Amino acid sequence: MNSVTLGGSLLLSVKRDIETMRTRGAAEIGKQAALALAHAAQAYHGDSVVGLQVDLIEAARLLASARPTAVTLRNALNHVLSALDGARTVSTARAQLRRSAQAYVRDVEAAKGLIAAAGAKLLRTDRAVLTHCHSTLAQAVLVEAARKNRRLRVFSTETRPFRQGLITSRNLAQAGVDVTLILDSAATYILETEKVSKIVLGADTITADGTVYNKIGTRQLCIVAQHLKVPVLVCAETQKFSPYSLRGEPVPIEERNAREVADPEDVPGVRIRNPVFDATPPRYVHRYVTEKGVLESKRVRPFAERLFRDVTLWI
Ligand code: RI2
Repeated sequence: MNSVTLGGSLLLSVKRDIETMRTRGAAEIGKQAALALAHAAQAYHGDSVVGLQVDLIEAARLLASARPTAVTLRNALNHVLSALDGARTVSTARAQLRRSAQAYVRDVEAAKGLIAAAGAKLLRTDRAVLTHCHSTLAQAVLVEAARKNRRLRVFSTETRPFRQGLITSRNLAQAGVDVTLILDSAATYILETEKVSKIVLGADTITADGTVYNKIGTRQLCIVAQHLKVPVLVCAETQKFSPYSLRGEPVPIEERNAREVADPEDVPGVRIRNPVFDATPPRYVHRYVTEKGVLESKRVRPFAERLFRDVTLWI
């Protein structure tokens, strides 16, 4: 049996949804992958826990290949695979996998509330902040901050080409936040003219040195922010930190279909590129807001070392 049959169509449809970004956002893809992997174990027909483990590792690799940049995907899958430890029978293993995936989802959800509270404390007196793309963590911080600080206005970049900024703007408006949608290219103008005092971002991956991999455009925004002395807050649960970076592995930058940028027929003879993430070095980040505390960049490496000390990397 292989991973394509293990878990059957659900595994493949979860993978497809992640690839096509029907399911998107670093936290969400991790949660859906965790649940899908636990579900895949139901389709195993053998009676050997080792056989189940081999098939699940293959299934996990398949899921992880859906989007390469966000480490949440692999962290979630490693978390679920670790539930096989100590299982003597396939039925015990299945129950442990299910509980582990559910616990993973619960922990990520709980982290959001803690991060919202911690982030909002840092925005008590701000009048205008700017966010980029759609991060559920940054959004939770902004909603909580606006609840406590009624004068807060949020500027949300459109985020070409996938336009996740529209999701952020809609969600913030629905939550009663004063939100303004702007073009990505209007960010510098808005930072200056609206006296924006903080930038609030999510992350897809944070490496041991504090480099933040986030939606394309994040780096240029942070460079401008530093030039204008606007502090950058990165809101990320601990599953965004990369255990792979502790052993020196580079973070792959996903490059998506050029058609998301433009129809090649509209620009004959033109090469189109669509890298969707970039890397922002730690010197541009003022604070990392996590569910286990607010960090400065110099504390990221020991923090990540502690987090992943006992974690097995199965994939
Ligand atoms: P949360 C998104 O990636 C954005 O880059 C966002 O900042 C990040 O995931 C984190 O999102 P994409 O899936 O986990 O839109 O905070 O490419 O929701």
